Amino acid sequence: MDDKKLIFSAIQPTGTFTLGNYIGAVRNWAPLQDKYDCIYCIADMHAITVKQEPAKLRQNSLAAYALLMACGMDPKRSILFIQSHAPTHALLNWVLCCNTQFGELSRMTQFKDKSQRHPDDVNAGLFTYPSLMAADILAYNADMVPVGVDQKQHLELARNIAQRFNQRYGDFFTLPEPLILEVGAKVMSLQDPTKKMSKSDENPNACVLILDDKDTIIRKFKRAVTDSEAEVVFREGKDGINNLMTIYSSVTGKDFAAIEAEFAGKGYGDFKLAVGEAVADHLEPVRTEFDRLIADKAYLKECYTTGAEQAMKISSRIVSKVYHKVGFVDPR
Ligand code: ATP
Ligand code: LTN
Repeated sequence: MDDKKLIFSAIQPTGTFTLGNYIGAVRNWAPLQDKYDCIYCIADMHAITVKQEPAKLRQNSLAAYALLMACGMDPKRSILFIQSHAPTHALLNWVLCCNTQFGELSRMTQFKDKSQRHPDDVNAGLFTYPSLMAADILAYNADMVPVGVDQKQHLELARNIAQRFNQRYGDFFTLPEPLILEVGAKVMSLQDPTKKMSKSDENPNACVLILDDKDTIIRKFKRAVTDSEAEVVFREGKDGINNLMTIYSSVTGKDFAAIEAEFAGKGYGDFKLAVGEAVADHLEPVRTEFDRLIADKAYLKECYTTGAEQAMKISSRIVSKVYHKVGFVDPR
């Protein structure tokens, strides 16, 4: 790698990406490849912090990898790999866990949410999730981390861990900066626009999956919860409409004023249909490319094997230095 800034991000293979993952995260990752060195990872180790069916996880991880490529991530220009293929992350995680406080982890809202949602499985991995995420980033000394706004707290913790390590053992880690977009950083559920759209929502109408077909996408938007007015304007209290306007804006590039003008005097039915059509048309090329890639398992394998080698090359050097710094005996 040269002296361009280094980007790192990851996504969990907990299911097909939602429109939230796409607008808030993945879609913004491809253009970064023009300016930066980029490393993108399928976080399968994070995924098992909630129960996963093994065969399904394997299938989802491959699909997620193909989806990253279908969304424009280019294995020739960037490093694309699967987290469990780079054991360095787990090796670094241990050291970082020993530099992370119980109190810090207890304050993470994702931990609080997920432990409430899965009260029968509040496991230690779910609790230390942010430390593994810090390891993902710090194993490459990444400069910037593009994520949706829900991950901001985890990134702040990653910076604190890095800072604490640097203070204790001497300057070593780069403090990673979050890269969070203003518009679309949080796409809300279509059924409850006060909650974020999430892959793990039980209500299938709440989230649009990026592999949904056109009819399904339009149907989900038609059923989206809005309000009892009939005015397409972006305003406090109109959570449902605000969310649809944000989505429409991010797939068409139109600003809110233009959208308000376009739908002045029209009802919500017309607006929802237009949003559904715009989203479906926007995602069409992603679906087509995904179908092509997922049918070519040999090519996918070639890409993720190379990606893991590249990731290991960088991260194993960093982890060796960390192990030396904390006082472990050099193995050779
Ligand atoms: P899960 O529901 O399994 O926790 P998730 O849908 O929240 O998963 P992740 O894999 O945790 O997805 O997140 C991948 C990326 O997508 C992250 O950068 C995250 O910030 C972003 N993201 C997730 N949901 C949304 C959303 N509703 N709006 C915007 N960005 C989102
Ligand atoms: N926790 C992240 C996924 C993730 C990640 C990372 C993001 C795992 N490791 C490192 C950025 C950097 C999420 O989006 N839920």
